[in-house]
Amino acid sequence: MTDLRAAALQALRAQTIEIPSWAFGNSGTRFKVFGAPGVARDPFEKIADAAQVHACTGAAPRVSLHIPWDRVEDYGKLAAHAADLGVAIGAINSNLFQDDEYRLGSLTHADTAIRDKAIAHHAECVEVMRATGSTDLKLWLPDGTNYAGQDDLRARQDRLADSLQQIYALLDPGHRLLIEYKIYEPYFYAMDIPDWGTSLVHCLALGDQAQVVLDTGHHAPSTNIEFIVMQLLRVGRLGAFDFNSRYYGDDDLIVGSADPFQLFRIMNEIVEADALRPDSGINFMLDQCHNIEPKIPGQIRSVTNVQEATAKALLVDREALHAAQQAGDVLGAHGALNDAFATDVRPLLAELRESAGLAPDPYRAYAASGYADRIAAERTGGTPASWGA
Ligand code: PSV
Ligand code: MN
Ligand code: MN
Repeated sequence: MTDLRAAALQALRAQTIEIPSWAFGNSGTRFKVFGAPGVARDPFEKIADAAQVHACTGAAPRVSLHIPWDRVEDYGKLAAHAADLGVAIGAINSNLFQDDEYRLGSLTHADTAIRDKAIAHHAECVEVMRATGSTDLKLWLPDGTNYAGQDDLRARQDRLADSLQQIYALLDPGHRLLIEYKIYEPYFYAMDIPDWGTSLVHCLALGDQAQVVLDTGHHAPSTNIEFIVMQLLRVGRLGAFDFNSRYYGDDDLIVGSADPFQLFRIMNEIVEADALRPDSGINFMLDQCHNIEPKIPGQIRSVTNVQEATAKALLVDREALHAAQQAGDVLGAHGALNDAFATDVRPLLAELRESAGLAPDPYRAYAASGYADRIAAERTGGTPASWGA
C-alpha cells in the first residue's frame, strides 16, 4: 500500500487537466442565460480566470480556445499573456455551428463553396495554433439531418472524408487533428459523426496525426464509456477527453458530479493501459459550462474531481485484481475496484498539493484569495462574455 501510495503521488504530480475558455463566460440554456458578477469580458480575462484555477490546483496549466469566440487581433500577445500568468494555450476548437450557410451542413454540405468556407475556417485555426504554440486542432462536426431521406447519408460521408483530408493537409508535423463525435444535437435523425466508430474510421483514413476525442456527455444513456476508452487505447487512437457530466443529454455539468463511479471506471482503463503518462499523448480536457454555479470554483471542483477519480484508479491493487481475474474470482476482482473506489483520497491529494507549496484545499484557497471580489469590482464596463462569445 505504501508503494502504491508513493507511485500514485508521483503519477498525480505529473497529471495535467486542460480547461476551456468558454467555462468563464456567462452561460445558460435556451431558456435563459444568467449573468454573474465579474464575468470575463474578453479572451484575456478568460485566460486570467483560468490561471486562477491553475494557481489554486497546480494541475490545470493549459486553456483551450474556441474560434471565433476567442478571436483576437494578436494571438502572440494572447499566448504571452497566458505565459505571464503561468498557463499555456491548449487545443484550438473550430466552430461550424453558428453560420447561416451551415443550415444543411458544413464539411458535408452538397455545395462545394460552403464546404470550402468550412475548410478555410480550419486554415485560420491552424494559423492560431502556429501563433500560440498549440498542437491540437479539435473539430466537433455539428452536421447532420433531421428527416429520413433528407440527404444521402453515404454521399455526406464521402464529402466529409474529402473535407477532412483537406483539413488534415493543413497540419504541421507536430500538430494533431482531434475528431469529436456526438450522438444527437443539433440534428436529430442522423448526425454525420454520431459515434466513436465513425470518428475512428475517418481518423484511420487520414493518418497518424488524427485521433478521436471522447466527450463523456455525447453518448446514449447507459453506454459503457470505459469500453470505448479501452478500445481506442488498444488501437492507439484516443487523443483526448472532453470531460463533463450528464443526466439526460449533453448537459455539460461538472465532471464526476452525477456518476463519480463512471469517472473512476474511465480512469481505471487509463491507468490499466499506462496511459496517464504525460507522453501518452492523451489530452485530458474539460468541456463544461457553469450556468448557475460560480465559474472559477466550478472549474476548480471539476479539476479536483478528475484528480480524485485518478487517485482512486492509481490505488487499485492491480496485482490482486489481475490474480483474481486470472483465477475467475468474480467478486474478488470486482472487490479490488470497489476497495479503491471507496478510499478517501482527499488526504493524499492534500499531501500532493502541500508538497508543491500549494494550499491543501484549492476550493477554500480560491475563496480566501479575494479574486472573486476583485473581478466583481474591476470588471464593470464592457459586455461580459457569454458561452459563444
Ligand atoms: C459540442 O457539444 C461540444 O461538445 C464541442 O466540443 C464543442 O466544441 C463544445 O461543445 C463547445 O461548443
Ligand atoms: Mn465537447
Ligand atoms: Mn458537447
